[in-house]
Amino acid sequence: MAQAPRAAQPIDPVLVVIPTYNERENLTPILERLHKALPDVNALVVDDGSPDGTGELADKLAADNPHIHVLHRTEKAGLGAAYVAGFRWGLERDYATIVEMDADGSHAPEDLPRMLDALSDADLVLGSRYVPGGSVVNWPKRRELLSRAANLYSRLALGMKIREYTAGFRAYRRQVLEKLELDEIASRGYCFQIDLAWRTARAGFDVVEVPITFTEREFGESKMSGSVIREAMLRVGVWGLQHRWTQLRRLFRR
Ligand SMILES: Nc1nc2c(ncn2[C@@H]2O[C@H](COP(=O)(O)OP(=O)(O)OP(=O)(O)O)[C@@H](O)[C@H]2O)c(=O)[nH]1
Ligand SMILES: [Mg+2]
Repeated sequence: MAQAPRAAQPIDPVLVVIPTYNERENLTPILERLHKALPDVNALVVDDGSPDGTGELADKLAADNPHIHVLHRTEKAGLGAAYVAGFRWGLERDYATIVEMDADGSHAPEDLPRMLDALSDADLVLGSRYVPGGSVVNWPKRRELLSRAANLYSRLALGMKIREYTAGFRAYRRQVLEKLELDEIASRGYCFQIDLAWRTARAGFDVVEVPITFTEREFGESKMSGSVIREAMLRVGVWGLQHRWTQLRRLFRR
């Protein structure tokens, strides 16, 4: 059956997937802010057995609030795997929109209504620091440089008109996640974000960027590491080469 045109597809109900690993101090405030900004959305906390008790705290919050749900996973398996599990949970239910948001306060829930508005004209909305109006607050220069370099590298390798491939605050229409082969996604760290933006754009979906203010976490520790960076450089390089190779072959076949 042919799909209904995008304008006719609903945006509600919305599920916000929040992966957590040792985010005990951050979880309650971020959920409160989310439900203050958008009282009707549902949140799914995907916890990888955090040793600091984030999972137990999430259970307590969920017991008191029907808009909060928890998915427990047994071991720390990376951001990508946590999101894929969260997406599946949402797709098995009737959510029309699935949002990715960090638990550490870097993504302001107050920016989400604007992102959801933009979804009426898009399939994927990226909350972007690197479009006019976007900004970063309290980020060490070194960290911003790394992020900007990752995005420049992704743009050069993949050649799409996306300013922030690494955006971790984003909203998908369910049709996108239904179409992408979630089983095939091997990216574990934050290269997962680049991977999904790239797959979504290549599948012909409309990707729109909305400016956001990104604020460095106040509590807890970043999970960014050398291995996360190496994974992103290697995978993005391989996708870029495959893409250029396909373009070249098409050119010579003409
Ligand atoms: N379930 C789960 N969540 C994770 C894992 N790694 C990171 N997270 C969560 O994913 C979100 C983003 O992770 P951060 O450590 O803040 O990484 P980042 O935002 O890329 O890096 P910073 O900018 O340095 O904070 C946070 O909510 C983390 O708790 C993981 O392996 N499993
Ligand atoms: Mg963070």
